Amino acid sequence: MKVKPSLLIMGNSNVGKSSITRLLLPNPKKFKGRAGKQPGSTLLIKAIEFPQMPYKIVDLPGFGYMKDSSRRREEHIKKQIVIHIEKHHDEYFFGLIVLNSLRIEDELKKYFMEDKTAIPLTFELIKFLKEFEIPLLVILNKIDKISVFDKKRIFSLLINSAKAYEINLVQITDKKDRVYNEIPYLEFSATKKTNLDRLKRIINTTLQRKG
Ligand SMILES: Nc1nc2c(ncn2[C@@H]2O[C@H](COP(=O)(O)OP(=O)(O)O)[C@@H](O)[C@H]2O)c(=O)[nH]1
Ligand SMILES: [Mg+2]
Repeated sequence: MKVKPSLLIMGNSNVGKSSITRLLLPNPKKFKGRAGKQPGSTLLIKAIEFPQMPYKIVDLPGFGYMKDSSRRREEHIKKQIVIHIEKHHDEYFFGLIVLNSLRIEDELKKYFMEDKTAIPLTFELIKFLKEFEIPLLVILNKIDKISVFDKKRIFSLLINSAKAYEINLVQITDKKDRVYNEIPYLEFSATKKTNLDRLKRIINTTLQRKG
């Protein structure tokens, strides 16, 4: 039997990975979500699978700061993510990188202003995944929590910061061809289901392109 391709959902804790996963499932009642805190320092990687769903979903923590975790544990998890992707990259047809729109400004300020030597880990993650040619979409989640005014400022800051890493973040359009070095982003709200239909369409199109 042919193995189903996997959808990768990555992001730090609390950005909305489980909420987004739930919205993509045909039968969300059967999904309890991943445990936020995992025992020990072993990263639990388990695909969510339903017979009616043409792909599996794997949700992984991001490279960035995880709540209540030590620096050492964080490094360890990062290493496991790298090993996992290196080993399984060809099973993934698409990667969603989820950011909490409310946290973008703080995180970028922390990196760029307070510690100029640190590399924004999300950009590092994008570059890493790009090496394996996994198509990517950045999901700017929780937009229901920010005003239109703040949104403009926050998104410009993100786009400009990404440029310093040679990542060209562009709002997603319906055009078919992907431009090299462009990473599309989608404004999203899991709570309000903003752009949910759009996300589902993008996932299906990407899946068909792969098949
Ligand atoms: N306002 C708002 N809250 C959200 C949104 N998406 C997720 N949340 C909330 O954020 C918290 C963390 O969500 P969860 O899906 O568990 O994040 P995860 O740790 O990345 O899996 C929960 O309380 C969610 O209800 C969103 O789009 N808007
Ligand atoms: Mg979760």
